[in-house]
Amino acid sequence: MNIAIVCYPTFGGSGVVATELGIALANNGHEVHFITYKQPVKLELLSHNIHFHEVSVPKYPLFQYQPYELALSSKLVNMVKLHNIELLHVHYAIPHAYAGYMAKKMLAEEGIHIPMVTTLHGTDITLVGNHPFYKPAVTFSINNSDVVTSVSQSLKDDTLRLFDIKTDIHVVPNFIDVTKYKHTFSDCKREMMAEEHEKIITHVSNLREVKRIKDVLEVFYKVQESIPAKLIIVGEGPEKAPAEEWCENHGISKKVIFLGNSSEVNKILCFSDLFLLPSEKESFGLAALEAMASGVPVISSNTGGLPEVNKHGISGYLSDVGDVADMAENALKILSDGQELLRFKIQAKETAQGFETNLIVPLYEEVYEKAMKEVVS
Ligand code: GMT
Repeated sequence: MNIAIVCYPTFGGSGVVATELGIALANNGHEVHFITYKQPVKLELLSHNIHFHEVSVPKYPLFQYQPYELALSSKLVNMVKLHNIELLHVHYAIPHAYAGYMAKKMLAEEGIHIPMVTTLHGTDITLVGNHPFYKPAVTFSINNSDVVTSVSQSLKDDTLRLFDIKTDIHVVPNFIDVTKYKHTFSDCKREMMAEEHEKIITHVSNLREVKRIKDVLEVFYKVQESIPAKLIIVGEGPEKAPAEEWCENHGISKKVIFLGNSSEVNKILCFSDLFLLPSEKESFGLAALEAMASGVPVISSNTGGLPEVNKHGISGYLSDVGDVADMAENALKILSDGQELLRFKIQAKETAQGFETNLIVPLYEEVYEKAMKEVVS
């Protein structure tokens, strides 16, 4: 099949999932066209059946806001015609589903009927999308997609609760190529980050408010009072500067390492003992799944789709949002007992195997078949 994937090209989870999906589809023999404003960060290699088409928005002084949706929908129309693309798969409703719908309509005028699959990722529904300024457009573009998928049951429930949805939503969970997280690296250099006797705790995110970085720091603060430990924070975002200040004020700056964005998260997870994800909202928690695939147990909040990924007492523990005392207690339960840590590491890895790429990508292929039929009928 000849498929266009529209996504955000940055370090956000939806862009990562879209990119990994495109790569997996190309490996399955599909022709995949990424259409976005920059080459996706995880798309390192362009192979013969992976293509990237950049959306440029010409600047004009009249516009206070550059009309990206307009440029994207025009680009979609042009690329569909030029490359005989058969299906649009848009990731993150805003503004991709809206632009995709417009492209569909423009193409239909020319007698080209192309299905659109929309995948809802999380904040497009739970944070941004339900703002009254966007809600009518988001509702419309979901209802006018040929097939809609969501990355967890929890996100499906949220979508049905928050929007007036008249279309089915198929749950297709996020996935992971567990082979990428097998620790065969000779460069799993733990000693670069911590002393032999110190435990390494990791957090990876876009350091936005929704990730509750202060909870990460408070949990770590309590843990390091009981056992020697280091905290590695990976990512860039608005909460980074306040977090650095918090560490300074609490005298733990030397124990907290801010690494910035990284495309080698698997190498960092390779030497991590525990992963923290205390988010306010999390439709799935891809970062938690990546940790688990690396054999790193997860201490997370129990919000949104996290309980569908992190299994309480098996791959880690879940606590109520903001309950840093419980999170720290759970972290210490795992970290202070070598046998317990080993048990959780093994179980985390086993749990991640349920989300293996080969199990999930065929579900998207089924969705594509269904979408093609919708348009033909
Ligand atoms: O807020 C983020 O973490 C980025 C955001 C995105 O769309 O790029 O992540 C959302 O999609 C991810 C991939 O499906 C999910 O794993 C994250 O849980 C979800 N984030 C939230 O719901 C806050």
